[in-house]
Amino acid sequence: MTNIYKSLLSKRWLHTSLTNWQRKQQLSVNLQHLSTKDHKSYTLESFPTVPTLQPSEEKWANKMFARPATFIKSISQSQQAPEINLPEVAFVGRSNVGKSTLINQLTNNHKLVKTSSKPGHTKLLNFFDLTGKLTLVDMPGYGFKSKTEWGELIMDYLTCRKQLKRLFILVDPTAGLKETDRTLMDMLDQQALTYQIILTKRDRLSVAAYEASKQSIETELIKNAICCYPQLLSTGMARRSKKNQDTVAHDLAQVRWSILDAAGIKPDLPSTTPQFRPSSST
Ligand SMILES: Nc1nc2c(ncn2[C@@H]2O[C@H](COP(=O)(O)OP(=O)(O)OP(=O)(O)O)[C@@H](O)[C@H]2O)c(=O)[nH]1
Ligand SMILES: [Mg+2]
Repeated sequence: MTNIYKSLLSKRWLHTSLTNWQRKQQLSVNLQHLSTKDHKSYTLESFPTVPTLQPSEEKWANKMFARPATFIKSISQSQQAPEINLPEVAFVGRSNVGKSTLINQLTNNHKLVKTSSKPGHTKLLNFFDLTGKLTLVDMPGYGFKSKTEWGELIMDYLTCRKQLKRLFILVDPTAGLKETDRTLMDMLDQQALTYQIILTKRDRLSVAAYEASKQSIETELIKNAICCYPQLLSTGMARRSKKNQDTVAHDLAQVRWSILDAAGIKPDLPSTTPQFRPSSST
């Protein structure tokens, strides 16, 4: 897969010849104006803490996804992509990581996308409309049981689709980041395409194991990933326990919020921060 992606990219001449290291050097230079201890580099130690969503924000995000989502079409070649002028987000990741399941969870429709316990189930790019506001795209997986032509289709789509606002890369925290994930992120970095990581199957790990995996993935992203949106999202399957169900619900609301944010869709909620009001002149 790696070679296929690389040859595709070099054919298109869309990538810059910069390596991650060279880009980092440039970043260091460009950020010199930010005060740092040695005035030579600006180092990100951790992702910034993202404030927890307010209940009204969660409610809004959930409501936006409560209206029925509909299937638009499946394509096997990027030229067949629907000509819709709406913001789009896509879900990619290794085979069996939970891409199709997540779209069903987000849209509260467990029949919208076919899922399977066997890797390599999704073979086409599938487009779904969310109430005429945005488009969700499910993709075939890469890695185990994947096919070369799927890699070509994914890369063609990623490099040509103007509507794409953010790519969500799903990673199984049990396995952590794999070479295939790193290759993809490297190419996205070279083309300045924004992506955000979602850790799936959180319910399969203990809290401690999940946090350890999250921390190690975050550390690697901070060191190497350039166009990665600095917030790790999570999803999981609801179990019987109330605690797990609450976690799954909060996680899903946060993913919905992030998708809407990527699409530029904002809530019209009363602000919780004090508003500036000019004092009346005397
Ligand atoms: N426990 C658990 N299982 C999950 C979760 N998400 C998905 N699964 C299971 O993982 C398997 C694969 O899910 P899919 O959604 O089909 O995965 P995919 O990434 O679309 O797979 P491909 O289309 O084959 O690339 C299915 O058996 C799902 O039920 C999760 O959050 N928790
Ligand atoms: Mg699938």
